[in-house]
Amino acid sequence: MEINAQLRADQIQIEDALTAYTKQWPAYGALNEAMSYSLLSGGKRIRPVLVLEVCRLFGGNPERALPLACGLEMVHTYSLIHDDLPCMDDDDFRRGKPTNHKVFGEANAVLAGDALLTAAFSTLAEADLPPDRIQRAVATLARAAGPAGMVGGQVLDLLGEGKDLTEEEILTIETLKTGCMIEAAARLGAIAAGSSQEGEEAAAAYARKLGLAFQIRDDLLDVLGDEAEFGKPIGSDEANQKSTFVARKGIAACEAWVQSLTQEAVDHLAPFSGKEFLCDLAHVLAGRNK
Ligand code: GRG
Repeated sequence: MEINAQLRADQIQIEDALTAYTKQWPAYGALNEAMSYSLLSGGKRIRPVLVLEVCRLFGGNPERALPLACGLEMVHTYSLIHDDLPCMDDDDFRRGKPTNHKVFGEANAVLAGDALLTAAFSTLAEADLPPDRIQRAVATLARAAGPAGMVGGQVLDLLGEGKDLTEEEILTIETLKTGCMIEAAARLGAIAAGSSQEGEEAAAAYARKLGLAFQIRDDLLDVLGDEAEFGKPIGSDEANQKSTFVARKGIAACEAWVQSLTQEAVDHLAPFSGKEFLCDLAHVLAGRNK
């Protein structure tokens, strides 16, 4: 199957599973509606796709990795809802639609994020996988999302606003804020499949390069993108006085860097057969426009 058909099939499988989870959640006030609004609002599903496809690479059944993929996407969705709040980036649009707090109010947006984060871990804990794999998956996701990962990166990101950060500081923020969750996605796929430790580490190394390329592409789109396609205002990094690699190194150098990181990502998968989808995905993401 060519990459687009496989990607579409994965996205549909993820969309259906996420929809089924929302139907299990109670409807107290606007909570379910606010959670579902952001969870089912047209994200690219890159992280859960990685979970399923790394699981497939290591001979696992992607169906059994679905709860891990969906749990990880719930954490990602909570982070976007909270990132958009007035006390953080104060954004009005996400994926071309009004942000969660604009539709449901701040209290509901905070609670929808809290509830998605919590539901993520019950979703992982209830996966139909051997207990040792569930335990490793929970620990992996918690580590990536918590103080040593995404939340830590968000704190540094907010602290860095208005400051002239060094390239090393920018790298730390981008690795923690974005990279850790992408690496976790690859690890969850490997864990679901019961891969060897070497396999998991190779997938993680692929994802670290892919994650950095993904973030730099995001920074490039913030300068070069089409607002309607990107789904949020162009120029927000500059407006929020954020230091980015694009501001520091320039557009051409960053475009070349995305290409070389993508090649390095693909190189980490060299020992494995059945790697074509993940290699193609890295190249598709390097040229993405949204
Ligand atoms: C609030 C704890 C907390 C963390 C927020 C993820 C994050 C941390 C902030 C998002 C800000 C941002 C634009 C980061 C750059 C890269 C990135 C993570 C983009 C969003 O991910 P995509 O492109 O989004 O996969 P979709 O909409 O496709 O799900």
